[in-house]
Amino acid sequence: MLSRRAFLLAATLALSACDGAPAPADAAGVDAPGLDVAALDAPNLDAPGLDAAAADAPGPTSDAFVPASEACGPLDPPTGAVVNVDPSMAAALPGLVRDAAAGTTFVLADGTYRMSGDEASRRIRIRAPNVTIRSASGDASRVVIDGEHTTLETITVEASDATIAEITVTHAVDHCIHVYANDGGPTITGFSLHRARVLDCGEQFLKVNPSAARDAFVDDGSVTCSHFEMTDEGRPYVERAVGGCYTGGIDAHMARGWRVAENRFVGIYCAGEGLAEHAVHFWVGSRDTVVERNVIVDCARGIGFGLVEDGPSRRYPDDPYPGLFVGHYDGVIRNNVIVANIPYYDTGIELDQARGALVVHNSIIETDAATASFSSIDTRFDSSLTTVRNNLVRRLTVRAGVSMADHNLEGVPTSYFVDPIHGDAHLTPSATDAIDRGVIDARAGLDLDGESHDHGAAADLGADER
Ligand SMILES: [Ca+2]
Ligand SMILES: [Ca+2]
Repeated sequence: MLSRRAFLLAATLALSACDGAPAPADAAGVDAPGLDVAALDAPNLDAPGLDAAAADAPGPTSDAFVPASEACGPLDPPTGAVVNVDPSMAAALPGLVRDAAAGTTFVLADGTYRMSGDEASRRIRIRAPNVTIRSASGDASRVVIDGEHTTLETITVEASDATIAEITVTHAVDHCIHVYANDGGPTITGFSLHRARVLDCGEQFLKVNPSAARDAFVDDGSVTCSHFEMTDEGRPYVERAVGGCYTGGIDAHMARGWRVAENRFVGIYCAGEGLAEHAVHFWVGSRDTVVERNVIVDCARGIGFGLVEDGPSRRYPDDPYPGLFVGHYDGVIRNNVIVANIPYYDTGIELDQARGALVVHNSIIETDAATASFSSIDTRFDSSLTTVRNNLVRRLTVRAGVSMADHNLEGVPTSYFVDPIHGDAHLTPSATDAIDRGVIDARAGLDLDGESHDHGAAADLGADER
């Protein structure tokens, strides 16, 4: 069997080089659909040895602005069978979850959970439907599932209606959370990550894969009110294969009907060692994704629909765009705030073979420190057909495909925003070319404050309606 590293490198080399445009976005975005399912039994790579200090619970996270929302309130009390767990039972937790009956809720007392033994005894596998893992306190920072840079994948999900909520998952060698379907099905639906913290994962923090045979998928999931962050302590543990920085926030392949809303993504980049994947990335024929009201601060790339010009994709029975390679079908990206104040930022919203994407009411703020910035919103490749409306950006680009763009403002000064460095993109009174300069769009969604974009004479541009 080809070693995992060799496979990754081969996958990199098999893809064509970029077209010469100033777009480092190509370099690190390579991925191999289904790879990580196959990699479940892969040997541990040459990860750095366990550092006792690094195994401590993560410290306080950044103070990035988060929109207030009733939807981000605590979970309702558990129903059905409840298993109470405390940190003294950590070594038994993977076995308890692996063998759980459908409908079981695991309620975790405060503390840090560290496992022991080999990968099979360290990894928490959700295998039955409707299993929940949550904290008793409801405070994600007080319950930490710690992979200690030793567990390859901290939590995996291969059944429908799993919920992971109000806990912290951290220090996986690869993915902190991996949701996937198995060959022969069924397709997995109803996954929810809610009010969780996912920190310092060696590869993509949340990975979503179809089965290796691509005959079963992971659809209708949601990621809400959660915090994803790479800290300076975690960055040295990033997988360096494939472009030097093989990490990212959410990376979903062939996934349909997901909603990613009201999350924070902070610091997901490598410093001069390659370009990380997006904070939110749906591709390989994903469809109907809704990405809204997220705040993305100092990540290499913000939101991506699609990536490559050609390659594998998901085929849908209704075949909405016959004859075309589609990286992402339809979907909406709205009311997000993307802030870049680092030299490792590349692109805010990337639309590659994205057909039918609507990008509306986003605020993309790039300071002078974002010295490698390519574009705020980029449409690329011939099958792309995008609508870009009512956004505040530094720069819009269309390298190929068709982008119907109207009512966007480029070159927006940071003075338009209340506290842009920390992601607070509320408009200041000086934002005269943003206030009431947009148009009503039926799919505009709600702004940062949960308000509709219809105050005053017209919609405001960006993610805030004053
Ligand atoms: Ca208005
Ligand atoms: Ca508002």
